[in-house]
Amino acid sequence: MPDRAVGPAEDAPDPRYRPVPLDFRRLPEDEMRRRAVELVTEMRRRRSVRRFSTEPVPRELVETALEIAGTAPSGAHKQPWRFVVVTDPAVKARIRAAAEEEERDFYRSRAPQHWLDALAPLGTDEVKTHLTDAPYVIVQFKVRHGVHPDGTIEKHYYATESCGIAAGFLIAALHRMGLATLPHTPSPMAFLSEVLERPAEEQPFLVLPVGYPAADAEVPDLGRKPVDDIVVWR
Ligand code: IYR
Repeated sequence: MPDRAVGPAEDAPDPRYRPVPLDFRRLPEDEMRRRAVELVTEMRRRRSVRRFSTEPVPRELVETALEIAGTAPSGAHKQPWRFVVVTDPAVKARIRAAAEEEERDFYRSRAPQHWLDALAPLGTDEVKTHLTDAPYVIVQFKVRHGVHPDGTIEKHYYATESCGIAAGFLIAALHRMGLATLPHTPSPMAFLSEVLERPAEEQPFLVLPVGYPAADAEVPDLGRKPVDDIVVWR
């Protein structure tokens, strides 16, 4: 007897599927084009910023951006992410000290030459001023599995991919609001769990300082691949 025999009969709908009508707003085509051009023009201006101003940023902007990140699709809709927003200068200082220690080791000994060569055009080094200057340092954790109040575990699916999509939503939302970010992945990142006192099932995924760029911020003179080089139509 297969396990499923205790479930609903083959032809009965599964009662756990409870659909509602889709709230889809069909737009006139000229409005679709206008929005497309507006967004691509804005997204072309996005740059990863390594030098931040300490100027405060309204908290509600960050709250809204995180709500937008939380609208990302995820495997089996498990929403396998946690965002820790660090504003306490003492906590930011601890994160910076720990990250710089790892990065020093990376740049001085761990990084293979090909990696250092790949980073050379970006002008990166082990000094991570963004971790103390930016008014918010969002640390995104990937939640490997859920834990119910009774201690039982709920499986998550495609947690890494889901977190990547949510991070993309977050970065795009903050940029659209007029804020700068830097996706930063100190390696290894385990110290973040300790400093931020997160449980074992939450794995550090991304560090994202958020704020205004420093008045004299510079970025490397990089271009992007032309769309024809990244897309195949067939
Ligand atoms: N984690 C280091 C090195 C680094 C790695 C990659 I891949 C980058 O795109 C940029 C930096 C650092 O943060 O400096």
